Amino acid sequence: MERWVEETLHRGFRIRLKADRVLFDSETEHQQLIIFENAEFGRVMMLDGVIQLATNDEFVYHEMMAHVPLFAHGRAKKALIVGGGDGGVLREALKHQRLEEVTLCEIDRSVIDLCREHFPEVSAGAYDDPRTKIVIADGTKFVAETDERFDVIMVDSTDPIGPGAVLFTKEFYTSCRRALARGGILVTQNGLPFLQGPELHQSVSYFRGLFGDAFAYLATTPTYVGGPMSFGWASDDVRLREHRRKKIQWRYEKAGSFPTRYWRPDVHVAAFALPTYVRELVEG
Ligand code: SPD
Repeated sequence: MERWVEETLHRGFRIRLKADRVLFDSETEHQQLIIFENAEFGRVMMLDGVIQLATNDEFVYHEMMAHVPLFAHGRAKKALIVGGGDGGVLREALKHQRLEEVTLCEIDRSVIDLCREHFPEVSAGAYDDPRTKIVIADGTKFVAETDERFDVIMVDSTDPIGPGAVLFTKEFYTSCRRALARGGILVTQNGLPFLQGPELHQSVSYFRGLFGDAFAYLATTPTYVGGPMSFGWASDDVRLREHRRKKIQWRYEKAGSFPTRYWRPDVHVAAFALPTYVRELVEG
């Protein structure tokens, strides 16, 4: 019998994916997790009814969450990923040889274990890289209590419903600010501006109260359906999001011009060009 898996993220809009083969379907300690194969998207992981990852387009989200802040910063040595247990952002971050240490703080160990087993190409050895430090902990607690300071913090969270909601609060962003080194950059996954506009608006409003510069950038992620995906952006220096293509290109070449499939210097610069309806959410 055919099985279709429905995403239940939005109130009045749903998509369904055909599960050609279900590889895992059970409760972890923290959430409901299903992994299945789909003809168009590849292997797909859903948490609590929301698509998190699909092998055919994960490169878009992971490259854009890692390379935009890391190339904008240019000298990052220490980075923190909050969430991101699938290892995709970690894989991309580790392409930056300048990074001496990348801490991955994931609340749900099963996500890492299941992704190691079912999505080995997503982490691609990143969990075992000598520069990787894995911490199994509540991200809000870790960020509030750590004595470490990070040049870049990437919040690869779920949506602001259920356990992930705390990663969208003013308290959490205040802790992120504290955990950032001078000149640091915070980026967050902030959903689809067309369908989840208030979430982006709320996060960026919090950033504005805490940082010298608050903005967002966009990427087209086929898996997250409903317009472009937004990433929240916070730093104290507006110039970090205004680099010219040539400068980013130069940094990319210095970093070894490693292969990417979505991020590239011109896409990096263009990602900060926001259509009016998104700009209104960010500036409003
Ligand atoms: N609406 C889904 C947003 C999912 C963001 N997290 C994706 C995790 C990929 N590493």
